[in-house]
Amino acid sequence: MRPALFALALPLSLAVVGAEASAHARLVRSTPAANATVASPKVITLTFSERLTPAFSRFDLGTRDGRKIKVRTAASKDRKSLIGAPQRRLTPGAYTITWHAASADDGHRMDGTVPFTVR
Ligand SMILES: [Cu+2]
Repeated sequence: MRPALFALALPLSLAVVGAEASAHARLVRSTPAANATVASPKVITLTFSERLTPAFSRFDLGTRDGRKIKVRTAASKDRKSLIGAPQRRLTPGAYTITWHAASADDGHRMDGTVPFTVR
C-alpha cells in the first residue's frame, strides 16, 4: 500500500473499531458488585453501557456448584438495566450471575458473569 493510502486507511479502520466497541452492551455496574460479600440480596441489578433488546437480555443466578436459583428478570424503563429478584432468600455461600445482553443498536449479543458471596 502506498504511504498516502495507508495514512488514509488507518484512521478509518480505527474509527470502525471504535464504533463497534461502543455499540456493544458492556456491563458497567452491578448490585451486588463483582466479588462483593453481601447479605442475601432482595434485588439484583445489572446496568449496561447501551440500551438492550429485552427479549434477548436476561440473567440467571446459580450457586457456584451449579444449582439454579429461580429469578425472573425484566428490563428497566430506560432499557439499560436488567433487574431481578431471587425467588427465595439466598443461604450463605458463593453465587454466580450469568448475564446475556443484546444491544438495541446493533443486536450484538454479549454475555458474562458476576461472582458474589452471601454472608
Ligand atoms: Cu456491537
